[in-house]
Amino acid sequence: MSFNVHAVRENFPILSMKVHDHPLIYLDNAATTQKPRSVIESLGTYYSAHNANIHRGVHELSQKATAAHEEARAKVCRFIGAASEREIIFVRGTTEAINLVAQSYGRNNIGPDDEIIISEMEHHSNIVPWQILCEQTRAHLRVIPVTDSGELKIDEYKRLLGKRTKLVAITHVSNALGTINPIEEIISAAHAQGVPVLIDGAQAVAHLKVDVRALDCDFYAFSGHKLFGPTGIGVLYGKESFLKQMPPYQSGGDMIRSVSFSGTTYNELPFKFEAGTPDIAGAIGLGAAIDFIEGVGLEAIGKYEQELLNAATEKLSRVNGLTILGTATHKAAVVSFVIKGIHPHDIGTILDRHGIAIRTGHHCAQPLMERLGVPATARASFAFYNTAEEVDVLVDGLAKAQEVFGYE
Ligand code: C6P
Repeated sequence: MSFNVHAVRENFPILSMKVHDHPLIYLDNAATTQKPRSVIESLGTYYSAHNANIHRGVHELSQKATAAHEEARAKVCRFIGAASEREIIFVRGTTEAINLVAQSYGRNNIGPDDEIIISEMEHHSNIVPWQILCEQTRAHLRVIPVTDSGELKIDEYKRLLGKRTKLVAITHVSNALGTINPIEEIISAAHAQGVPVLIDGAQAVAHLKVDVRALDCDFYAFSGHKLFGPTGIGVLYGKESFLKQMPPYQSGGDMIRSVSFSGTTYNELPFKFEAGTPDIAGAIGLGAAIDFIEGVGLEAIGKYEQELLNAATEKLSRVNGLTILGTATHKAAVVSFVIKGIHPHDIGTILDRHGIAIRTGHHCAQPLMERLGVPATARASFAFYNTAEEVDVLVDGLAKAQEVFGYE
């Protein structure tokens, strides 16, 4: 492989640790990614040299903290190709971003008998906020089915799109299967009917180049912690034309222009949606993560991860009794599987004894599990610091699990 993975790994202190006396093999990147030293240090530098509240103080530290926070917003804006920093709202993560759109845009634009289209492969964070909105507004959810290989049935989607459709909310990449959805086609079909589209980008931004203007999506949500940044920070991108019309989601300090008992006026974008003291260090850490990713290059990352995916798919397919769930043509480096006669939780526990971290369970996608006819899967999800050797250790670990369960 041309990509210098060993040089990349040097930047991640946690990757040299041992777990149960084995070198850590971290294959749970869809849950959260590890952090490079530059991100970890950016948090320390902020707290030891710049810590102050932002947008409030005239003093030096507050000015510095405000500048660093807003610089991080500018990096996010550039990273996803947004037209303006006014379109970048800092939130806690993907979940909060989707709830914001549901409660602010949804409550004001969706009513009785309107329809919201989601899909069968959504994460609970892109299902439950819409279910709650439907309860509040008496609107209805419509669900795009998936094929056995884990792809969206696009013809069905186009049939569901209709006069009553008020919003489409779809994941860019499936966390449970790795499927990369054809969101360009999904967005243009919705726009042809005048319907806005929200994309859940939680599993995409760390692996694919995302350009929100080229995609022409109306909202795009993601989490910093899946992008090698800190937990507690995420982003809602929204087209300014939508955000301007939307009422605040939460209220309090910083989101106001003036407050009096006769009435309150709201701050300009993006601050209208950022009530209270934000996660200042988190935003700065996310900016550092973006610097790091851009230094490596998303094109190189994407290419390398596809090589890892191909190697993992081929080697895992040869394991006796193993079935891969999710065999879409376009996939990110996520391999979900089941092994005959061994519960995924047992696979996860045995692998852990060998230092290998994977996720097992329903991956917060219970309707998808139901569709696939399994209660749970084992999921190995890769990042650009994983290696081909780690794939081999995973395969050996599965053989050991099979020995424990009496496989020949
Ligand atoms: N998926 C996984 O192991 P938060 O928790 O807000 O950062 O992200 C929620 C979320 C939303 N959409 C998708 C597609 C996701 O994958 C996730 C998080 C993790 O698959 C934790 S359940």
